[in-house]
Amino acid sequence: MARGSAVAWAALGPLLWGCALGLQGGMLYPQESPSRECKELDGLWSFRADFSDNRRRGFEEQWYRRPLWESGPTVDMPVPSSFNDISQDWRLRHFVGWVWYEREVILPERWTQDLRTRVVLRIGSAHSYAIVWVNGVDTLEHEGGYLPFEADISNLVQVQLTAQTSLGPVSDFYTLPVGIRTVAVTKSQFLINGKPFYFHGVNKHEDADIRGKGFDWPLLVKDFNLLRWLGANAFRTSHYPYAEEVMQMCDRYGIVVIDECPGVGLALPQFFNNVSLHHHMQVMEEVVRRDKNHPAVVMWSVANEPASHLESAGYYLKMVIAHTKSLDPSRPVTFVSNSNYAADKGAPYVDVICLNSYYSWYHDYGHLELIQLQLATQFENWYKKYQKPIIQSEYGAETIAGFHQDPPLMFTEEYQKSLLEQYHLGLDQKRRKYVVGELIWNFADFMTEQSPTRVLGNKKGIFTRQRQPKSAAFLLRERYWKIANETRYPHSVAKSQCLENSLFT
Ligand code: GCB
Repeated sequence: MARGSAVAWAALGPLLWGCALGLQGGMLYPQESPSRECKELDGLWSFRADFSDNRRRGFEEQWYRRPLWESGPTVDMPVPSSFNDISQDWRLRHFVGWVWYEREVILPERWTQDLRTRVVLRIGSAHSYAIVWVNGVDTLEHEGGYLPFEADISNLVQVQLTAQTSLGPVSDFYTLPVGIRTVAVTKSQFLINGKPFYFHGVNKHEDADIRGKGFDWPLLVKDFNLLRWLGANAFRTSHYPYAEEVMQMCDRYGIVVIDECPGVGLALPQFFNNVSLHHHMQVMEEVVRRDKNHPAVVMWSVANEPASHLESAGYYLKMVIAHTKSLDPSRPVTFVSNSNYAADKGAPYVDVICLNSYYSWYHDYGHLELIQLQLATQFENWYKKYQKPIIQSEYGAETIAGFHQDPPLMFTEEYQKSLLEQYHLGLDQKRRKYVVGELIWNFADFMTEQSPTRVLGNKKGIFTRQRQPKSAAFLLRERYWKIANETRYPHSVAKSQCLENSLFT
């Protein structure tokens, strides 16, 4: 294992490669070949900006000698990226000075034991002056950004690793981070580790300009910084399981997840047949198998807005839910409903009732004054019938950033804010009784098929697709932090590195 520290203004595209002794690397991009293997070091690095007055504390205290977290707090920083654009910390936005990046690297055994292998560390670019330490040894310096630089580090990693592996041959293994917690549901509460938990969070999508659904570390870290800024403690993976890296981040940051399978659009009677049922069960097996080890996942959702008023849907949902419970008896199971309480045939089988409603949006347009009454009626009807905790799993309004109108009209920032305010008043009436959560639709604007209800995609985000806040984001932020503090999950509670911003311990 090698530990590398680097100070730079921005690090881009680091790479390790190993090749037979005879080959010279040069500065060409080291492509893989039969004689040459590469190991990308892109991903999350530990990071700290040196905010000290002279910007040189890191050198004075020799931060490179020990793991970075030992000399002070660190944050996750994606590489490659520009650190100024990732964080919500305004100091970092404008920071000029030394910043420290660090990560541990596990090298293939052959690279460290076969002394004929040459191991080279290559930095694709780091702006503007970079110093690189490997296992505490000053290995590389480079001035000027944009261009690659590299060093042969064979001696550094081979000597050390030979000593470390003298313990004997090791079989194939890997480690997983572990988190232990309990989840339980009573007739009016959702309990994590025996304490009532209130979901104050968002629905997301994996979506961004150009990237679409493509995975992107800088985007992911930006989103988690925004979740923290917002004071959110949860999200639903609407409407499909998200990348595994997302789930790992949730574990690390203490974001609670309702993990949903791609059971979306089950809107017609013909969908509820044995072939779909069989496939749906198989998909749940795959979701549970993949995500069961994530402590962040506290509930499975088997579908979004199925036509659950149909008899055939009742049987279908009963079977999928029972199957999911047999796969994982430790977690509650739900589906997300937009049916009427009196007609829904799936609700008898869920542990928590999840409800989507768009009062003053898809009907009663503009009648914000009706929301509180409509919401109270919704909650009371469902609770009276089922005596189960309820989550408001979607609510929201299309909002085009920069559109303003007072008194509020639909599609303006003022309308989104007012609609949210009315929902919040309604939620507050029930939230200490049996309503156990609220998830805004949606975290950010996202692209959709064109239709008369979509203005270049779905604009119900509280952030734009470029992750800039609309007015409603500030409203929600104030509310979520207030709830977080009330429910005694303030972010100052947790002490460990990873959980320092966690809203639950
Ligand atoms: C919903 C759906 C979601 C839509 C949203 C909307 O009920 O679950 O997929 O994007 O409404 O904005 O219409």
